[in-house]
Amino acid sequence: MRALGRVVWAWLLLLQLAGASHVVYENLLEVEAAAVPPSIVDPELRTGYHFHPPKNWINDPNAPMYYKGWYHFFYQYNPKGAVWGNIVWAHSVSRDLINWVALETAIEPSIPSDQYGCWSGSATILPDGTPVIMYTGIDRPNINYQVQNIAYPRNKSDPLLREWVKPAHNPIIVPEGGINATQFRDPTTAWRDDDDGRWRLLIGSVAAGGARGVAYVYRSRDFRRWARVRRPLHSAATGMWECPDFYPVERDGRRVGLETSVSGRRVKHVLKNSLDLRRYDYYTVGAYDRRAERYVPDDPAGDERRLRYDYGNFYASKTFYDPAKRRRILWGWANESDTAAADVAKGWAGIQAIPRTVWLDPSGKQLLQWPIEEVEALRGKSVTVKHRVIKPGQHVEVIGLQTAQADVEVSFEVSSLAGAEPLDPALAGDAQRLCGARGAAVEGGVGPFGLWVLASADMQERTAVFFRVFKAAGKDKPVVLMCTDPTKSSLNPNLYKPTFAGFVDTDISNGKISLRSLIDRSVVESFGAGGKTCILSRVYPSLSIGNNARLYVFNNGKADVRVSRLTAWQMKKPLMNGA
Ligand SMILES: *[C@@H]1O[C@H](CO)[C@@H](O)[C@H](O)[C@H]1NC(C)=O
Ligand SMILES: *[C@@H]1O[C@H](CO)[C@@H](O)[C@H](O)[C@H]1NC(C)=O
Ligand SMILES: *[C@H]1O[C@@H](CO)[C@H](O)[C@@H](O)[C@@H]1NC(C)=O
Repeated sequence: MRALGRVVWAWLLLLQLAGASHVVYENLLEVEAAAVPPSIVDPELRTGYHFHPPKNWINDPNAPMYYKGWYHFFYQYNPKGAVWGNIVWAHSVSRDLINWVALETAIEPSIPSDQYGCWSGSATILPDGTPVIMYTGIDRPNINYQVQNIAYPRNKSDPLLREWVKPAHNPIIVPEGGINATQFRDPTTAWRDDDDGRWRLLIGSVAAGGARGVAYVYRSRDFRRWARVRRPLHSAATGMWECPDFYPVERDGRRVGLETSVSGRRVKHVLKNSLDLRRYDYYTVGAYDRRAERYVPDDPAGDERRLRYDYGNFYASKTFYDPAKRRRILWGWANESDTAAADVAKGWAGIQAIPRTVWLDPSGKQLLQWPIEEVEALRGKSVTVKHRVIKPGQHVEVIGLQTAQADVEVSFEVSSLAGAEPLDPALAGDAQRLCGARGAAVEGGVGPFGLWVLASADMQERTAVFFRVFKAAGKDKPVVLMCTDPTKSSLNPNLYKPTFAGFVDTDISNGKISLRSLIDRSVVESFGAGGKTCILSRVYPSLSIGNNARLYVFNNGKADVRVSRLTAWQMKKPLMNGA
């Protein structure tokens, strides 16, 4: 498969060089036909209510913001194909974060300091209400030399912000003072300290020869001249930090968001980085000392403990403050888990996760995340199951609705925790390996129990989203694992199908735990225990497509599991950029 992928890449290169002549295009189709099973190009595998453009490649979310009654969303986009390249800032607007209208490209290479690329960045709303975007530009050929540029709206009265202007004083930040110029990108939203009136923002980078991820602080009075604070805000031995995000959260666990500049005693801060080497988003909760311009995670081992927003496919995420509903919203990119050849054949690659409201858990130790309430407007026909006991080894089908695109909420109650299996100490620190060893098909004590989604009638295909409860030596609290197991999700052999898993820091002593899954044809996005642990998986069934997709509740443990309540809703299709 790798080799075939390379052939396609070679043709793509030829396509670009040859200006897409017919001869080359025909050859490309031949290569694809050999590499791609027919099911993968089934239009019914195309997501419906997850954000996507009509076609082509997308990656990082950029500069999400709310302006004059509209939500704005920009993203890294290849206008010429379904693989990464030719990146511009595509732009869409929405009234509700669910129905989207595509506008003209907002930012594309046009000045010396971005002529070889317009990469990720963020928006800041200035005190007079003007939005400003800062983004990374590539300013020389063949080497990804990175500088930061800004752009302003041409017409502030236009709520759709259709046109962006790059002032002549770009670039405004260049790599200096020993910064590795090829690893210097993704400026954050800026925050302002009322005491000294200065703006601050972060830029992701690397130090110690690639060993340490760093978030550099830059300060400015006028958003034009920026100076670096000598010591970074924070750094850790994780390799390059992409797409840093830094924001305040309410410390009392209320579900209310804070504007990025808010500070004070009622506030904790969250620092998120996208780890280029691991390709996942990690965060810590901690304290921001404005005078020292330093951030310290509450948990001294926080940088190693590795809390993630999502334990599946979720990268390059970015939050913004929504003043209309006083909440902080998280956007994250989910890539494909098929091959580049399949992406070319499909004509599209990449989606955004459903935007999530984020807030601090009352424990103060982690965040909670929940799909924005607006997604519930897409709920159509529903089926509810109540007080149904699932015996060991049993599974029960949820019938009466189409479940290839569904929103499912379940409350489980385990009869007894006494039979929980012992936790292998060697796997106690690694949820993903634990799930790999103790997947959905491996009978347990308490669990595995949960959902089989996108399942075929004969069960040959199914994606399991489930919990498993363990007894850990020396701990009185049972350890809860949440897992998505796509190893049986498709008969198509050429897919990336890792089991994804995270621990759920919840007290299950009353036996209760909840699960919500948003199913959308080739994506399953799940929220355990009210948003404590989230897992997004891409799956591409070959049989469980459209009306052939089924939904089951299963129990593969030795203890009875009761479904106190399950409701599944069929999901309607929103306006999606004309797709
Ligand atoms: C600016 O936008 C407003 C609102 O859309 C519009 O009425 C006005 O004509 C625009 N001005 C210019 C100079 O384009
Ligand atoms: C910059 O980082 C890249 C990638 O880690 C590395 O290959 C390169 O050697 C670094 N350059 C310098 C000058 O340290
Ligand atoms: C998404 O695709 C999989 C399979 O190709 C890769 O293993 C991941 O590294 C990739 N994720 C990102 C963020 O690029």
